[in-house]
Amino acid sequence: MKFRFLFGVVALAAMLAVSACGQDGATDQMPVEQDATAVMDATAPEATDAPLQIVDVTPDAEAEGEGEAVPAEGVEMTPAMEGEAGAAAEGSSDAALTATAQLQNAAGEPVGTATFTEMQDSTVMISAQLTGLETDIVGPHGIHIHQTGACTPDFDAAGGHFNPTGMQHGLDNPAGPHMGDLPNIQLDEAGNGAYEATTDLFTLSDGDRSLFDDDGSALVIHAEADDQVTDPSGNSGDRIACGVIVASAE
Ligand SMILES: [Cu+2]
Repeated sequence: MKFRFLFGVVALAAMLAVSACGQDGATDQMPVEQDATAVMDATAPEATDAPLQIVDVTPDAEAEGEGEAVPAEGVEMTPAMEGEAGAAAEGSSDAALTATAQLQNAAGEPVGTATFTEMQDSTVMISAQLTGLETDIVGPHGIHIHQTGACTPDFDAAGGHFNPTGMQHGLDNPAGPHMGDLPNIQLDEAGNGAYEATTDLFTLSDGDRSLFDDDGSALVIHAEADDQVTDPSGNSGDRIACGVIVASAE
């Protein structure tokens, strides 16, 4: 029964809205300002009123005590919600530290992007997407953090591996590793590859193993696989891609 009553109320409101729409059409030359005033004043009068009824439908339904209170509440809530959204946006400055590297090949053409995210436990997640990095070798390729944030005039500008603790190269080297050592990246015959690795060897945040030391750092990909034991670079061959690692704006 209650449902039917509600339905009746809603239907009535809809009919009023439709008929008011028609009438409103006849009066839509009324100045906007006057319209707005009418909205405020129109709360009191009954539904039998004329043209401006359309803007009055919701308050009336609310006055009848059933159901239709939601839109009015929605309007009231808007400023509060905006406030919350603003607070959330400010809160995002607490979010994870991130950095990116735009990788290019030796010809200076873009071949992919890497992103670095420092997690709450201070480990850093690296993910990279390589596209069209031409290579004779399908399969694993060495990928490392190099000690200098530079890729020009050629990739030698990146220097050796990031190695602030003075270890030997290789994740499998008993005397290693360099803090910039990473597992190999796989490239397919088109030179595409998706990469993800997590490391606790370096940080983005301040500290003695931070990538953002005085001269920054670069991400370098090599022509061949890194054997993860041979010092100083795992026999991974030429440098075929390089990108300076840039901290994201906070
Ligand atoms: Cu390297």
